[in-house]
Amino acid sequence: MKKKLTIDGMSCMHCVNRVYHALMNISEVTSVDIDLKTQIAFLESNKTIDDDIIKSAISNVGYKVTEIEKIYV
Ligand SMILES: [Cu+2]
Repeated sequence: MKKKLTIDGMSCMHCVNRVYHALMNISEVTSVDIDLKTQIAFLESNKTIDDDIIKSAISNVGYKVTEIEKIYV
């Protein structure tokens, strides 16, 4: 499963790193790719993850998901 996340509040590579690790800590997640400039993250997982789990993982480290889009490949 692949999802595109729009994240609010990342301002430097330190923020990107925090979000990266927060997402990678979700056990189903296999890869995370974050672009600071566009504030967009691509997340891949081996199982479906509830959007609420993604949202709370990111809010736990101080950022906010404004949009989650499922990508069909
Ligand atoms: Cu930062």
